[in-house]
Amino acid sequence: MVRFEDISTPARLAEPGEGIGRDELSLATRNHGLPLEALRYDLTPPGLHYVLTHYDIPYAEDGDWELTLGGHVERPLRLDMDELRSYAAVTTRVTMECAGNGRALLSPRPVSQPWLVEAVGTADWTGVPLRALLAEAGVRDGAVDAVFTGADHGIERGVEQDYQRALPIETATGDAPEILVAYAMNGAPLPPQHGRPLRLVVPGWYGMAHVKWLRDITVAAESFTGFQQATAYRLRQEPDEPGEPVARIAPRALMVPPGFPDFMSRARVVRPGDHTLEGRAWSGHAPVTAVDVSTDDGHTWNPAALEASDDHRWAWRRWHFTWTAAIGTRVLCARATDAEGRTQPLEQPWNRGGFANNLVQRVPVHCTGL
Ligand SMILES: Nc1nc2c(c(=O)[nH]1)N[C@H]1C(S)=C(S)[C@@H](COP(=O)(O)O)O[C@H]1N2
Ligand SMILES: [Mo]
Repeated sequence: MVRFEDISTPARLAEPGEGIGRDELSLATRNHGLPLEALRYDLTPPGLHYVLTHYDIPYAEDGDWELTLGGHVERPLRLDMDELRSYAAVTTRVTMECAGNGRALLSPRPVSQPWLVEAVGTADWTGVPLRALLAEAGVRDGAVDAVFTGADHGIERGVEQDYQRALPIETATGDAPEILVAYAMNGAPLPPQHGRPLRLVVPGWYGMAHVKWLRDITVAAESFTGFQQATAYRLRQEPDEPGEPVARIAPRALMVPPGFPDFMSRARVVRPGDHTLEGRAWSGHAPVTAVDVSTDDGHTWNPAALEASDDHRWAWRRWHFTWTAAIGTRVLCARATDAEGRTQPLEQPWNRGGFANNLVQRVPVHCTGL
């Protein structure tokens, strides 16, 4: 007898000193991050945007794709791709980040996709506002959640499932943020790994909400208790507590690694003299209003210059700072603060799932003579 329990084990924490396992490695080779030098681009170049897929990438061409919208509505809809493209389109620049970003830096380490800090990217997404489709279908009184189902299927922690996530109906029908049912990324049809032919884009929310390969929207009169909603993506200290749901992106600043790297250790080397440190900062709660830089491992901080956001409310902002390097090793840090006063912690914000770890990034840099 083959049992799911034998091939799909419960969530666990790594033992003290336990290295990255074969299971984590096989996830890491499928789900790549943004090479941090690509933080130089406003818009992440094709192929450099991070990718996270729980199961397999479904094989899907847009010719026979249909989106169904039903449940607690007056007029269920069935729309093919041409019909979706006939609605007034909206394009929004969105910085998307995986909720598990920073997980592998936690101690103890939750065993899962072992991101360091690179699970982020920025794209221009084009599609139909979700609220337009919901208005056309006519949401009935008493609706609580809108449930989004992807075409991908798998087993997770012993539970067989389609990838599904829900949004509260007020969020789904609202315009803050304007949620998109998107069919284009950077002006081209979605690539397979980013949801071809259709995905949800929920600006300001962590990645898990942006359901890829979207095939169905069901309006529900009860709150959705599917695995990715009620079991996964909860902030818990203990395994049996219900936990708070993971939703909006916590503020974070990242730095383009200065100088040049060692191949194996990835240690950074710079020459003495002036260096422009630069990077990007974002928050899904409120616009980033300040970035501070430390060149002494967080003991002292100085404000970085923050560039205008060109009205891209949901996209990261560029920052830069001039650093005069002298021979020796320094730890560089950057810290973002948003308009609601949220900032990044200096102690790890630990939880069992390893979500929303926006601990300040530490970048050791070795300054050598010529
Ligand atoms: N259908 C489906 N949608 C999904 C996922 C998935 O596995 N299946 N992964 C989610 C997670 S956890 C993240 S972080 C984002 C990643 O989007 P990207 O691969 O386009 O960067 O997609 C989300 N949408
Ligand atoms: Mo994610």
